[in-house]
Amino acid sequence: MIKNAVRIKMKEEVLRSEKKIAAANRRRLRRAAVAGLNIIGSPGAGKTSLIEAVAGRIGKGVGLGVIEGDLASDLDLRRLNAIGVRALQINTGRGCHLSPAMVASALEEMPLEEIDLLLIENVGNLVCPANFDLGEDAKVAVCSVPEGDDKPAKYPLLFLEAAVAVLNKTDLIAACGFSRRRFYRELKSVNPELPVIEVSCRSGKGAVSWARWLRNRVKEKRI
Ligand SMILES: Nc1nc2c(ncn2[C@@H]2O[C@H](COP(=O)(O)OP(=O)(O)OP(=O)(O)O)[C@@H](O)[C@H]2O)c(=O)[nH]1
Ligand SMILES: [Mg+2]
Repeated sequence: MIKNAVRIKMKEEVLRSEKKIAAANRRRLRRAAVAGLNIIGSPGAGKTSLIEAVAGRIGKGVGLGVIEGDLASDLDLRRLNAIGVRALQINTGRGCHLSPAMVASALEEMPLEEIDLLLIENVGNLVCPANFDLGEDAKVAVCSVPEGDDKPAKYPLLFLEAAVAVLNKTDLIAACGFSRRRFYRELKSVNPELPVIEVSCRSGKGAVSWARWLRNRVKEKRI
């Protein structure tokens, strides 16, 4: 019993300290007028592809920076560097999500004065990242057609926490037998206010709307 009580107390302390670090990250981004977005979705949903899609469309006036979160490897970092995007890689080892402290140390390295939009690609996972505030302005829920049309019903937390949902790989709707009607019905029952942007990174369809949504976040931050 005592051991359990100690463990609970330690967990509470860790959570309190993470909240403080997240708040410090948020203050830091506010001071630098950087819009920070936490991009969350399953492995392979297309998070990096959505960043690639935006890189060429966001416009010259918007400085883009990326924090890449993966258990291992710098594969996503290399993809972004190859198209000239300023990015930093965090490897979490066994960690299933980025922590506020990891983001804080990446912010130390980022030239925030040159950045207007910071995209944080969280570790591929539809569950844990939704539970953690990193100090971002908003969470982006990424889901993709091959994952199925039932994701909002089965993983509601992310869709409750997010400011926008991006439905990627719409080029595969027919091939996957994905029901838009079911997807939207279930999404509405979880979070009726959540806007959805449909994108196909493969064809480019919807990428302009996705870039526009991000540009508006940057504008809001500058006000
Ligand atoms: N058909 C199709 N394939 C896509 C689309 N977007 C991404 N892909 C493919 O999906 C795979 C995964 O894309 P990524 O962008 O690496 O996905 P991710 O979410 O960043 O993956 P992790 O970082 O591993 O979690 C790649 O092979 C992409 O080429 C799309 O719109 N349509
Ligand atoms: Mg990725």
